[in-house]
Amino acid sequence: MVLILFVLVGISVTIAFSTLSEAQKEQKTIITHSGKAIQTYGDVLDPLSNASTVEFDPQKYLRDFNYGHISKSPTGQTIRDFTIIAEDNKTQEISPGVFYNVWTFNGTVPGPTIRATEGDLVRIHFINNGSKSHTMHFHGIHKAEMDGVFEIVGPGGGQFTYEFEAGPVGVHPYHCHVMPLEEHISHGLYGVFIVDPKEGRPPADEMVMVLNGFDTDFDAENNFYAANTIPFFYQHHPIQIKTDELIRIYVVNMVEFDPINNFHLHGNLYHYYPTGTDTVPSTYTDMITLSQTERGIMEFQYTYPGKYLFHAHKVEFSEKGWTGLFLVQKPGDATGSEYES
Ligand SMILES: [Cu+2]
Repeated sequence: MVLILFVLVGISVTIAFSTLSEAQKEQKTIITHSGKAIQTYGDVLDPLSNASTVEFDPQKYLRDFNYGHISKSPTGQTIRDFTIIAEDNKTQEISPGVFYNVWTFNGTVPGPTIRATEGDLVRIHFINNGSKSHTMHFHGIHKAEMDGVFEIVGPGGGQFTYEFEAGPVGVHPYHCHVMPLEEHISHGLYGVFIVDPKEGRPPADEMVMVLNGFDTDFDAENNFYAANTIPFFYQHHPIQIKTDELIRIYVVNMVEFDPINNFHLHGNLYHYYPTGTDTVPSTYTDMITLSQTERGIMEFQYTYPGKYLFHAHKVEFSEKGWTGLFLVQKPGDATGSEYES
């Protein structure tokens, strides 16, 4: 009787395990962030069960500027207060079916675009809710103790207030400066800091493009590239602009692991202001090359309506996601949803 029981248990275990291994070879269906179903026989990275996922909309990020909470000092100086919270436990679907542990400032990669006018007092109330030490290091002019390098902010609620006068005029990156730096930056702890001239710039349709990449298999090489985090996003959701309207792009290269990145525009050329610090453009071109944290301001306008590509002319990057489209329309022409491709 006992022997029969053993045999029966043995047979059922064998059946169960063979069914399990068969199941692992089965084609799987994944619903992507865009709602499409894709099928794969490959491994599927399971999002960390205890981590919240990041919802990031590159279309919203593109023209979203955070001017802070504004007040005036007794001397009349404009004060801008920002609260920035670092976290390192969130997961984001970087590409359909590829989940990656992003480290975030205020919940997104890149963090918010912080904007001030030259001479404003900028106060950043920084809270580190992560599990590792983090800081905020702003490129620009400030006191040594406001540089976010030696004043390490501990995990689990550590706080620091960065205070400095906005300057110089231009477009600057901010990023975490805790070692290993490559790891803290490549996971997503960066954003853009714009300092406007007191007299302002000519009116324009303004946007921010952070050129970034993600090493999702941890071999110190990027698997995906993008303008604003999601590969191919602006190819599927073209950026709508108008003919004869001045377009101003604040572009910042934050790609780790690769020494250079670049930006090529189709059917047009742009005036380029390196770092945005000068009022006179250095060049009129359709192609710039940027090393890490190199940045600048591009200005152009389209005469002819239609669809125009912009992309890395480093073909490997564009084939892995760093490519997009401008949909140029005459003013007054019906503008459809930016989500139609
Ligand atoms: Cu960090």
